Amino acid sequence: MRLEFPKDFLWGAATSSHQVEGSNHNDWSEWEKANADRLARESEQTFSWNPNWNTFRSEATNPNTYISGAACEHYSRYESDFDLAASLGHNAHRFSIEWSRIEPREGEFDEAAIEHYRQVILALRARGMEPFVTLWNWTLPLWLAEKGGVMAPGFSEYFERYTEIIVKALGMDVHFWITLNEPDVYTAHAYLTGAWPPQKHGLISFFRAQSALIHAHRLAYRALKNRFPGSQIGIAKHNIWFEAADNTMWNRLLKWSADMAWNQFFLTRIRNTQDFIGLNHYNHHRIAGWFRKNENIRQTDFGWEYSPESLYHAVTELIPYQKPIYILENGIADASDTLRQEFIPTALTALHRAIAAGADVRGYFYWSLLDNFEWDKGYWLRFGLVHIDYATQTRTIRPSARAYAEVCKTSSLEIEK
Ligand code: IFM
Repeated sequence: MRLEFPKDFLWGAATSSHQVEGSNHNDWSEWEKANADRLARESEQTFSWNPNWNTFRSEATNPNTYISGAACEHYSRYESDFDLAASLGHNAHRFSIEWSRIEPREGEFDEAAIEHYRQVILALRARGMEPFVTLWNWTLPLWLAEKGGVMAPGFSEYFERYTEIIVKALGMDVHFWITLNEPDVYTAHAYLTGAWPPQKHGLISFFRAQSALIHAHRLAYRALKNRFPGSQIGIAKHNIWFEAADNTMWNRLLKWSADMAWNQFFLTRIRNTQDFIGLNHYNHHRIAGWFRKNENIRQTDFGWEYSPESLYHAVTELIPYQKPIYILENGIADASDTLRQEFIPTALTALHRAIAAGADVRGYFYWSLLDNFEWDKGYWLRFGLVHIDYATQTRTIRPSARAYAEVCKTSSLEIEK
């Protein structure tokens, strides 16, 4: 049986600047240097449950794994990487602009860096791929991090000014903008648990950081719309499918609270300043008496439950917003590529079901086009459709990518009935 996707559906994959470009100089690159030894040591405690730990161990316990360094050298190899994506039938691509390259010093904007991203966009268009441009995927110029980053007085206005520079230079060639990537994940790790730079702990700092980002989004939305009223703007929102394990009042109440706090809060606050809902989806949390009682019958290399069908629930829960939906990220860390080969068709079948249930989904971006730098987990987790040999920068297309290419090329998926 063949599942057909809606007309003009966009198919592609996503990346982000710091994770693939290489040679970035920002708050993360500094933090990596100071924390690589610790992260390498801690990996043993965090990941030794993994049945494949012995395969990863030498890489994961090596401090160099936690230094982004040359990454995928995508900054110079973007054209050949886009050739690969085009050969895989992608007709859209999501990437992010690196603020620290555009404004390396306060108020000084680097024309060569702006020109670079213009060429990136033109390279996508030349290959028939619609660019989805993210303005901020967590990294900050050093001068701004030194002022306090997201909590710096005037952060939102700095972001607005950066947005204005970008939209003035690139707006002619871009229709889809994502102002912020996963602001909730960022603020939770950077301001609540303290796992990421600037390693703050506390509910107050978490909420203050969220407020700053909400304000920044609204200003950026206005800046983009002022110049290009027809442009389509959203954020990439990390939503979890919270499932009440049964119908008891307590579990349903917990599910409702989790939905409100994690899934709905940010989206509701920016309700009038988004043209589409951008969904990043990775996780299912089953609630049975308390949060996260997952069965974990299968797990990805990250330790996340293997749960491709949860995309159906994450998407249908967005129907009440009555906006077009783009899946801006969905994927798994699977170095062996065996789970991924099953994951993509199963997730897409779930997505098709969500569309049939009334969700206005218009595009799907697998995370990620390339293996890349997974933040404080370094390089050993592999999310890519394309395998990267970091020593030689050789790209190898994985079997899952070839199967996904058939879907992209036909905008349909053959499933067993
Ligand atoms: O790699 C990240 C990305 O930067 C944001 N979304 C989740 C991905 C996988 O953890």
